[in-house]
Amino acid sequence: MAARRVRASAVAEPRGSDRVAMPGPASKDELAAFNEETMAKYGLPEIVREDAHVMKDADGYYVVKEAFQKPTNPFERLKLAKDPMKETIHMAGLEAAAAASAADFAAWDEAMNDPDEVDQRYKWAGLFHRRKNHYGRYMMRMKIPNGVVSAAQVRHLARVVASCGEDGCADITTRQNFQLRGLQLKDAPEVLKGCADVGLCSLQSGLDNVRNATGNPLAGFDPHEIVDTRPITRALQDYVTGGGRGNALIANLPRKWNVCVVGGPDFYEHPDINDLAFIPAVNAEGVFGFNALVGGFISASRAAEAVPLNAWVPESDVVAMTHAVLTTFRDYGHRGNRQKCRMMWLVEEMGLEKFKAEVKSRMPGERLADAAPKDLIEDSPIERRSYLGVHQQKQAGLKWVGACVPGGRLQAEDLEELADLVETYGTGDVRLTVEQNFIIPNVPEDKVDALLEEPLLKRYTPFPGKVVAGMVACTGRQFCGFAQIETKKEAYAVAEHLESTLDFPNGDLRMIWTGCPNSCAPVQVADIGLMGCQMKNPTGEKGMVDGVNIFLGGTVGPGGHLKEHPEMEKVACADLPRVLEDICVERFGAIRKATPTANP
Ligand code: SRM
Ligand code: SF4
Repeated sequence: MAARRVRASAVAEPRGSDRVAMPGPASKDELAAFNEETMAKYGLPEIVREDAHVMKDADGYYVVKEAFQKPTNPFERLKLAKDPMKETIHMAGLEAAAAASAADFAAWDEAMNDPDEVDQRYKWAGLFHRRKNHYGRYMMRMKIPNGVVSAAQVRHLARVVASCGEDGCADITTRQNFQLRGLQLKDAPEVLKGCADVGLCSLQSGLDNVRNATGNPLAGFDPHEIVDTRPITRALQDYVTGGGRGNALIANLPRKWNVCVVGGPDFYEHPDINDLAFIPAVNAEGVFGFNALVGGFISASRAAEAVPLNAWVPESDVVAMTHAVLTTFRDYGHRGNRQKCRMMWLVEEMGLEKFKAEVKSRMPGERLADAAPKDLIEDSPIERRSYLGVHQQKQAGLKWVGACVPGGRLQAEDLEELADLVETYGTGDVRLTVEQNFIIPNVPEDKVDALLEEPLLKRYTPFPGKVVAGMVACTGRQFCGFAQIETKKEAYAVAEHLESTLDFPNGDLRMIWTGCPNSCAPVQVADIGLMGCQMKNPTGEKGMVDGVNIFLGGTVGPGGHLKEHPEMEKVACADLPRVLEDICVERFGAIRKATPTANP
């Protein structure tokens, strides 16, 4: 199959003048009824607590009560000044901004003089202005539950990226998701409508909102599958985004919030670092369901592993429990110091027992069982597997092919080719993974060889070297305003260097790069984690240089543990090839090659 050029038509054709301008209610009068639909759909009880820190307004949106408005932080203040979901997204604020900024974004921005609006509130629609490093362009963060994306959706995203010209590209993220880059605000309403037309959604994916629900990337074809996580993560997405139209019940949380559903024995979903994680477990009566972990998170000031809540729910109550936990967090979570607003701080302050009692009181019929004594993960006989390469599915005669995308960066042509490949060789869907790779499932055995010959799989090989295979890198300096260093390119160069000088008889090395202490690529779970910093030039010359703090020996999978603190601090990036070679030899059993090989 020849490489494709992508048609640059950005968005699907509008389907008529009566379409709602943005996903959401057509008028202010409909706001409350619209939000009640979501509750009715999942049988969620109305929860009103006199002592809650927030109250519901007439339209069903939540505002912080006056008594709890201090201490506060800038993000709470911007939400109080103007509710992002209700007033900016649902009340046509984004369309107005798109129209007003169309002629000259910089002039409009200057006249607005309101970075809260230009940079922050649109994040409730998944739009992040990259003011510092990509001025005038927005990154759009999707929500792709379980990382399952269809060929039609990938093709649509390819066209959006192509429409951004030189500024456009896409990233597979560390939450099994896509982010697109290079969007202009003027095009955003049409892009969002086009996404909705192909069943894609970017709502409530930034700032104080629920992030993409992760699940087993091998769901449905994993020979060791415990439960198919796809319908569960889809239901979570449906609830979280109010059916792709926005959910007012949870649009004003104290902080970001992560959820995952574990479906297999490998913990590909990283339950340890989610605010709520569902772990498959069968109760004493033999009913299948999930034990819950709560409070996992990583931040610049702290990394905390999720802890057992001693609670079990049947599969049918996963959404209800998510709602119960989220509304507890919404009602009582801290809204002061941003470094202390994640849910774990609330869990610790309340204590697990009280937190659990509050969650239980919010469940339908106030039912919440204690944890099932044994989760199904413990029964699994296997070691954590690499999903890269070609593997036998549970369905006879079918294989999955896991391809490595170092750093997750894809161009429009890549996406278009990917869509073609899954239609030609598979069943039209792609899987994304938290290591920023993709998987093509359901390939008949007799088509595997031809698939492996395709140009896309030459660029993103299923058979990478042992360091590139485990490489993950956050966005870094190219686009992210927080970044201290360049990540993706640097990571790839270092990985190639290590592969050219060392052999790795003990298997793949998980090397994770994060551009700043936020740890969007979780260095705390890496064999070798590199966290960007600025440091004095070790040569003694004046000025600062790029450096890293090095974390060693984090583990993933059942029984895995975070490494919260670095073992080496302030190592100059220029010294990394030498320093990492030594670490690989001394700590990970690597062997120096007699003659370094050329870079692969
Ligand atoms: Fe993240 C903020 C990128 C996963 C912890 N993260 C950001 C921002 C939005 C900052 C900004 O405005 O520039 C970054 C956008 C850069 C850009 O242009 O792409 C950003 N985070 C990412 C992504 C794209 C990294 C990647 O290269 O894959 C990941 C998107 C996931 C998604 O699809 O939703 C991403 N971020 C994570 C994770 C990993 C996870 O969720 O499994 C974490 C650690 C886990 C956690 O949240 O507990 C993470 N990001 C943060 C934090 C620190 C949170 C905290 O509690 O302090 C920030 C800063 C903040 O929220 O204040 C942050
Ligand atoms: Fe940006 Fe820091 Fe997150 Fe990397 S870790 S994407 S540099 S916020």
